[in-house]
Order: sequence, then C-alpha cells, then structure tokens
Amino acid sequence: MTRISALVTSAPAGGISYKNIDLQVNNEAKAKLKPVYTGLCGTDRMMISGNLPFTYNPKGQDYIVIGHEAVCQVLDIEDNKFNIKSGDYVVPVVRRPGSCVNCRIGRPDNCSDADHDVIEAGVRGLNGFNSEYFYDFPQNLLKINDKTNILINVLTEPTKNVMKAFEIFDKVSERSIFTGSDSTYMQKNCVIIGTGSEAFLYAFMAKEYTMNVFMTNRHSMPEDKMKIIDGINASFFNYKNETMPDYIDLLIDTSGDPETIMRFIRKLNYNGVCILFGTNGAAPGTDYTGIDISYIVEHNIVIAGSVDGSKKHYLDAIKYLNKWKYMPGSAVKYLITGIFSPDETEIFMKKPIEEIKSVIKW
Ligand code: DN4
Ligand code: BGC
Ligand code: ZN
Ligand code: ZN
Repeated sequence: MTRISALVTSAPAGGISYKNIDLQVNNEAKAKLKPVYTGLCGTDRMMISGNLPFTYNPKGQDYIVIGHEAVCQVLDIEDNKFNIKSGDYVVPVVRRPGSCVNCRIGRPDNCSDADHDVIEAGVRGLNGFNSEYFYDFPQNLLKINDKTNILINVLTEPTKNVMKAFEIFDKVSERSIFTGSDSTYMQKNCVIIGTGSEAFLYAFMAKEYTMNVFMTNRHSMPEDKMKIIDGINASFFNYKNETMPDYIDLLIDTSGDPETIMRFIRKLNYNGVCILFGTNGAAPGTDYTGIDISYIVEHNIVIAGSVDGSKKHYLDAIKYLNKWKYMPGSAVKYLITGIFSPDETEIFMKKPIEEIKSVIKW
C-alpha cells in the first residue's frame, strides 16, 4: 500500500493532523491528481473544531481527508470523453450525486435529501483534496484551459456557489420587471452582508450585472479590503454608524446572523429579492413582528436559500474567474491573502484578521 501525506480530521469530533495515510485506490477512478493549491474556509474550520454535525468519515476509515476547494494537476488519466489529458489543470467537484430525482438530472446541489443521498469530498463520507495525490473520476473534473496564474482558480469552488445564487436571482426576478426603465440593472442597489471571500465574490458578480454594489459589516474595513472594494467600483458602509442606501433591490447575506438579516430585509424595495447564503447555527435569534411580515407580503419580497452549485456553475465560475484575472488592477488576486504549507496546521484553527482566502500550496 502506498503511503502519502494528508491533512485529516476525525469527523464529526474534529481535530487536525498532517500525517501519512494509505493511498485509497479506487480502480474505477481513472484520474490520478496532484493538488497544486487548496483553499480553506469556514466549513473546514467548523469540522476541525467539531462544530459541523453533518460531517462524517468515509466508510471503514476513522478519519477524513479535509479540503473541498482545489485546483489540481492531472498526473495520469485514462482515455475519457472529457478531453482531459496529463498535465492539464482541473477543479474537482465537491458534491457527488445520489439517487434522488434532482441528483439524477445533474443537480446534486438541489438534492431532495442531502443528509442521506449525497456525499461531499472533504465533508461527508468521501476523502477531500488535501493529500499529496488522490484518484478521482473524470466526470468529476472541470478543466481549466487558461493556465496563467492558476492560483486564482483555487477560487473556482467558492465562486460556483455565487453562480448558483445568481441563477436563483435570475429565476425569481422574472416574475416582474426587475430591471430599471432604461432596461438595465444600473440603478439597482445590491447590498451584500459580510466581507469574507464569498461576499467579495458576490460583489464581483453583482458588478457584472452593473448594479450599484454595497458591502457592509458591523465594523470598519481595513485598508487592504477597501482597496479591493474601490478596485471594483463598489462601496462599503459600517451599518452600525454609517448611512445605508435608501432602498435595496437585491440583498445577499453571507453572515447567517438573523438580526442583521432582518435589519436589511426591512429596507428591501418592491419586488426585492433576498438570497440567504451564510450559515451560523450559533447566532442568536431576533425579534420580528406582524409588521415585518406585512412588509414582506406587501412588497412581493422573495427570500431564497442557496446552497452549493452544480457542474454548470463550476463552468460559469471558471469563465468569470478567467475574465476577472485580466481585469485592470486584477482585484481578484488580492482575495488570496495568505499561502501556507500543509504542515502549518495552525491556519485551520484560527482565522487571521486580514484573511479573505487562505490557501495551501502543495
Ligand atoms: P467568512 O469569511 O466567515 O464570511 C462571513 C462574513 O460575515 C465575515 O465577513 C463576517 O465578518 C461577516 N459577519 C458575521 N457576522 C456579521 C454580522 N452580524 N453583520 C455583518 N457581517 C457579519 O465565510 P465565507 O465568506 O467563506 O462564507 C460565508 C458564509 O457562507 C459562511 O456562513 C458559510 O458557512 C456559508 N457558506 C455556504 C456555502 C453553501 O451554502 C458554501 C460556502 C460557505 P467578520 O466577523 O469576519 O468581520 O454552499
Ligand atoms: C461548499 C458546498 C457544500 C457545503 C456543505 C461548502 O463549503 O462550498 O459545496 O455543499 O460546504 O458541506
Ligand atoms: Zn469552502
Ligand atoms: Zn439527491
């Protein structure tokens, strides 16, 4: 049995170690991959601190290799119908379809029973990508054609979440005319709660729609983050002491904080859309009254949850990241705020204050 080094936790209890494990060879999985960069996020940190109850180890293992955000190089691949060759860069998908009807049509992100039907690399029942190398099936890989600055492509997985959320926005905003009387989104206000990596990627995408984009948090923003916000022509306000826009057309939450979400729902415009994306099971509850319910009803407000994304959203993510790579000022590259080696496991325990996206170089 080949031994390889990997970053592992024991799910759902937690903990982290960088150690040697047996390479799992699945004779059906015909692509041998080497991660080049992996990203880490709150999901990994919650697993490691033992706060993600739905995570579990692969069958027959007392650990799970963590990591679901990766850009990898193909070391070896057997003939396949996806036009992937040795040496290519690829992004592996997180969620693997089960047998429900949504999974069977290629939409495991909309799985009808995600707690039982799907498995997720690095999260639920399947080893993730933080190991020297691993095997996967060609159908789980998305090829990156533009090999320049491949580091940016480690953002593909988090960006696919944004692509799915905007698909939901497109669908629900069809029920009435959402664009302005000039046929564009140029006078529409999009407020994004939070200033982490997902919030920034939402801001990049809302700018693609040409909306007025406002990011917000409960404290002021350090200079580095302000530079990125200015670089994409968006704005920031501290909602504790600065004025917010008079109205909001599209509200996107990445905080998972009920009180903050309600504060902003009360500012949604007629036919407004609220996408809930952030999750924080530990956040305290909040008050809302019949007046709030009447407001939501009378304004035709849609509140939609959005989780994960499907293969087509990975493709959209690759397309937009490639565009953003070449944007003047290349603001997207500043989203990667630290590059670590696999043995620097402390990075999984504590989020640095200046962090947007921390990355591991393999
Ligand atoms: P993150 O970097 O922790 O971002 C969360 C952001 O929310 C940070 O900027 C926080 O600010 C901010 N925040 C927290 N509480 C408040 C508040 N009360 N008011 C305003 N802002 C607040 O995480 P991320 O960007 O990686 O992911 C964002 C969220 O999406 C997380 O909750 C993830 O669990 C969730 N997520 C969902 C999916 C999915 O549905 C995938 C990935 C992530 P500060 O406290 O850091 O200053 O598929
Ligand atoms: C990933 C999603 C996944 C979710 C829950 C997130 O970090 O981006 O694809 O479904 O975790 O495991
Ligand atoms: Zn993640
Ligand atoms: Zn399913």
